Amino acid sequence: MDKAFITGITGQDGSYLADLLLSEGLEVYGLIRRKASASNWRIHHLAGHERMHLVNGDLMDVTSLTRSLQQIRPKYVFNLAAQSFVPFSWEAPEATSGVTAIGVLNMLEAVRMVDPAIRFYQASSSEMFGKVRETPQKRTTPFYPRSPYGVSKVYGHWMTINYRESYDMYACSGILFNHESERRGLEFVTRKVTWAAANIKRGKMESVSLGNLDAQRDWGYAPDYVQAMWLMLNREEPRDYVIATGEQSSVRELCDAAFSAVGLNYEDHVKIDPRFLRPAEVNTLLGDIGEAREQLSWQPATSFRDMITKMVEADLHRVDNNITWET
Ligand code: NAP
Ligand code: F7E
Repeated sequence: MDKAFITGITGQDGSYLADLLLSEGLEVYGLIRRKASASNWRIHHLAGHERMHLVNGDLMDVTSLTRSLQQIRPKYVFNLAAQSFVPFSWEAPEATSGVTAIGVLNMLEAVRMVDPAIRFYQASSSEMFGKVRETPQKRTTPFYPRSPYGVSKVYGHWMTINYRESYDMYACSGILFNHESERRGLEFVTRKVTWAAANIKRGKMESVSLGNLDAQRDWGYAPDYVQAMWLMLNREEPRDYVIATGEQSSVRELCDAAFSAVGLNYEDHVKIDPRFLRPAEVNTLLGDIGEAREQLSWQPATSFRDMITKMVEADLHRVDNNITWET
């Protein structure tokens, strides 16, 4: 039975990837770090699964990574762990660079030392394109990151390419554009807005404060995107891919979609608060998925509006059933 090791298992993508790999018959090992108040709500449903295992460690501790790989001997490593919230990367640039940049090097070194035949996936990001040099953005579009997070992802991306070229390792990156879901963190704008729409509809909140409504993103659905990660690690040759939808919406359109789903007008409930503006904004992102379509036979299955409707429905369900974020 093939084994996969996932860092970031408690995050949005890690939890969906675990679901997918278990359904493919793999033995799944997820790295978790010690937290003072552990909730791990995204993987509660996997507790007790006979092929699901949690391993203690930290991306900033190479010893814990090498020990894990030595004990597990996986065929695949998916490096999804990161400090992934862009605004926090200005508040804690050094910590962000630690896990989001150096953490990639730590994982690559552990793979190289224990078993360089492991197939390695790195979670690269459209934030690397930042102040975009061309539209739509392709694998070959030059990077111009606009935050400590984006800069850290560029480091991880190039380090992954460098290990592939230096050591002939099967190491590749998915350059994923924004992807969201019912398991998205509350601080990201889609979830913030769908959560607010559900609470306002039920009379539990009156308004929501946002920053830049004109920012445009290429938003896809996370369960579709983890499929692309799996396809990437099953090609004969390692190669990087842009994973996106090829369609763009603004934050304003997101508000319209979420509030319309509950029969409300967003203009009555959305306030602007400069605290949510960023020191440097990424104004527009749009991915070109030509290579993913042709070479991976991958394409997104879920539209932006359908995804937002699913998220609003999940949030209404949470509000109506008093489901906390720990469950
Ligand atoms: P997420 O929900 O924020 O999850 C991040 C994960 O990283 C969590 O499991 C977190 O664990 C873990 N982590 C953080 N620091 C760690 C450390 N020092 N050691 C071990 N684990 C650590 O992120 P996501 O949305 O699933 O994204 C997955 C990856 O894709 C990230 O690398 C992100 O930067 C990248 N990405 C995301 C998107 C997107 O739109 N979602 C787009 C492009 C790229 P805790 O639960 O302990 O905090
Ligand atoms: O912001 C604007 C904000 O925080 C999207 C991460 O997964 O995707 C994500 O990064 C846009 C920005 O995601 C609010 O200014 C307006 O233009 O949901 P977000 P992000 O920064 O694009 C990339 C691909 C990743 O790799 C990252 O890990 O929405 N916006 N008002 C707001 N954003 C937030 N969070 N909160 C607001 O109130």
